[in-house]
Amino acid sequence: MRTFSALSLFALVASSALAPAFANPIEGEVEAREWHSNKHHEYQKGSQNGHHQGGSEHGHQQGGQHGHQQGGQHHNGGHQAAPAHKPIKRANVVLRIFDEAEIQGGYSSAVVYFTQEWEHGPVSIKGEIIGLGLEPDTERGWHVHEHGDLAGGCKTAGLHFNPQGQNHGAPWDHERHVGDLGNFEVDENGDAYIDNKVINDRMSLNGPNSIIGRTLVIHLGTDDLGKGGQPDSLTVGASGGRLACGIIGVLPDV
Ligand SMILES: [Cu+2]
Repeated sequence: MRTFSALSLFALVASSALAPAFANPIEGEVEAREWHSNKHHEYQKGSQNGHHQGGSEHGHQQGGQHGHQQGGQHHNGGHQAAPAHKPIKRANVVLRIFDEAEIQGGYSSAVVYFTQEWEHGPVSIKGEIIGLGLEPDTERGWHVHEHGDLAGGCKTAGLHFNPQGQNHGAPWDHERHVGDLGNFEVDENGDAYIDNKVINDRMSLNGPNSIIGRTLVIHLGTDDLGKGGQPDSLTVGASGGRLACGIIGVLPDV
C-alpha cells in the first residue's frame, strides 16, 4: 500500500466520480483500491438510488442526497446484491445503563447489530433492546452520537453524529444528522425488536460517515424528529435524557 500514493488514489477516485473510500480510517487503502477496480458498476447502480455514503468531500452528500426523499419510506431490500467476494462489514453495540442498578447485577440483553453489505451500501440495523426498563407502549428516541467516550457514562458521548453540519430531523428527511435514527417502538413488555431495516441510509461502517467507534444512545423520551418546536428540537429532537448507550465496535467480516 505504501507504494500507492494517496494522490494517485485520489485521482482514481476523482476520475471515477466516486466517493472517497480512500479516506476510510479503518479498512485502509488497499481495500478501497480493490473495490474501485472491481466494484465500479455495482457502485454506479447503487449511487443512482442515492445510496452512496460519505461523498461529502466531493460534494456528493450535499448535492446528491435528493434521491433520499422517499416520502418516509425506508430502504428494505431491493438493493443490488453484494459481490460474492466482498466481505460484508458488520458492527455491534452492547447497550448498558451506567447507574447503580446495572452495576449491582442487573442484566440486559440489549444488543444492536449493524450490517453493510458493500462499501457504500446502506447499513441495516437489527437487534433486541430487552431489560432496559423502557416504558411499555412508547416510542423512544435513539441516535448515534459523535464520540465513543463513555468515561462519564452516556453524557460524554457528545452530540448527534453530524459530519455534514445539518439540523436534526427524521431519518428520512433531507435535513438530518447522519446519526439520526428517529424512534423505535417499545412493546407492551417494555422491550423493542428492530427487524433488520435501513433506518438512515447516510450512515456507513467506513469512510467519513462511519459510525464505528461512536456511541448508540437510547433516550428516555420520544424524538420529535426536529418538528416539536422545542428549544432542542433541531439539535436532539427533545428526546430527553440518556437512558443507555454503548460504543459501536467492529465485528469480524463475513
Ligand atoms: Cu441521542
